[in-house]
Amino acid sequence: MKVRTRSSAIIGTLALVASLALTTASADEPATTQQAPKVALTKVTTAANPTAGTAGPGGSVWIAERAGTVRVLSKQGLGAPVLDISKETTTDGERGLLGIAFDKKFAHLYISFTNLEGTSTVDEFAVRNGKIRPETRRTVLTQTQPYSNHNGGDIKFGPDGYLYIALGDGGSGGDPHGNGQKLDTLLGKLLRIDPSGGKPYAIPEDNPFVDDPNAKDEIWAYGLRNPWRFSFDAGTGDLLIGDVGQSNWEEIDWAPADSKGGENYGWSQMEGNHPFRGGTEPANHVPPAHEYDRSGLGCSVTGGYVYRGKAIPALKGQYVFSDYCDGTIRALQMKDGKVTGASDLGVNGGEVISFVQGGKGELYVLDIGGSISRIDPA
Ligand SMILES: [Ca+2]
Repeated sequence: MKVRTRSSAIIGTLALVASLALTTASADEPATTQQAPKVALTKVTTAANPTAGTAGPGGSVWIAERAGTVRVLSKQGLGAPVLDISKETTTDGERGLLGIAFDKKFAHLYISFTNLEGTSTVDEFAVRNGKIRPETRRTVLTQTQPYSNHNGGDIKFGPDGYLYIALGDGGSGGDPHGNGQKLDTLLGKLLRIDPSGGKPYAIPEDNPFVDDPNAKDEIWAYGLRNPWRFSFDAGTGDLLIGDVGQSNWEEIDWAPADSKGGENYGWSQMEGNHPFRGGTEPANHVPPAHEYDRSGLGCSVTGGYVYRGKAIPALKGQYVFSDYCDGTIRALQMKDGKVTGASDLGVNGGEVISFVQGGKGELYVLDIGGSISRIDPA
């Protein structure tokens, strides 16, 4: 067995793969790669270990820094911290401030972080006139973590107005507690809650497991290992999840906008399209839309966004993503969840930890080393 502590999506101990792969290799992918849209990476600013970001009010982009600060990127540049929870989180393992999201009206900001005990925590702040109101802070959801890795941590509002929360399988390696397939734990899941419908939150009545007494009502989808970054296509509402693999296969999972939830993405019976350690493929397994192995293409997928900006027409509708370990920015052409073409966009974002979609659909690339770049036409 290949032993690699490669699950560290954040820890900067992994050697970068310097060689750019010319084609993406996957068992079920078209043999030919598409003509790559011509893009350039424009460095916009530098932050301290940026981990996540979100479009904010007035065309701004809000950036989360791993140690616990939030800063606003505007035409004036990156401002001083507007929030600082650095005394409440640590950056050991894969911990820290891991996600931020606004609701649709920019009335509330949500932050996702691990607290000093390592517990995954989602807190809410009211926002008025673009300013955080610290006195309104409340905790929405917590989940204890048995290990310091695979915390997930991404949070996004869906087109349905509900808050989706990604949680990893609890960590260690190989899913020792079998959390991916268990429906009585929030670990290894994508959750869907209504944070404004109750205290601390309400369960949407059409969540897939609300009538199952043996399953957690918050669960939207399961069988995930470390869904580090996910997004909704701003054009179609489809869901795309970058699920970090164990040793061999990195994958992108997909669900249509009209999904009723309940998808089983297979972990830890499956890693990508392949049985994991003698696992049996679940009957309801939803295989990845895309997978790639570790032969020079990286070791930790960083999910991105379907491009819906105006600046690069040739990229419109393509799913842009990367890998923490090799940094190549890649794009998939997809139709109804099937990959119809793949390309390497010919630019490298460094240790790509996250993408951010700005208010006009423009995409930013976050390098954990500090650089924030925008994907522009070449
Ligand atoms: Ca899977």
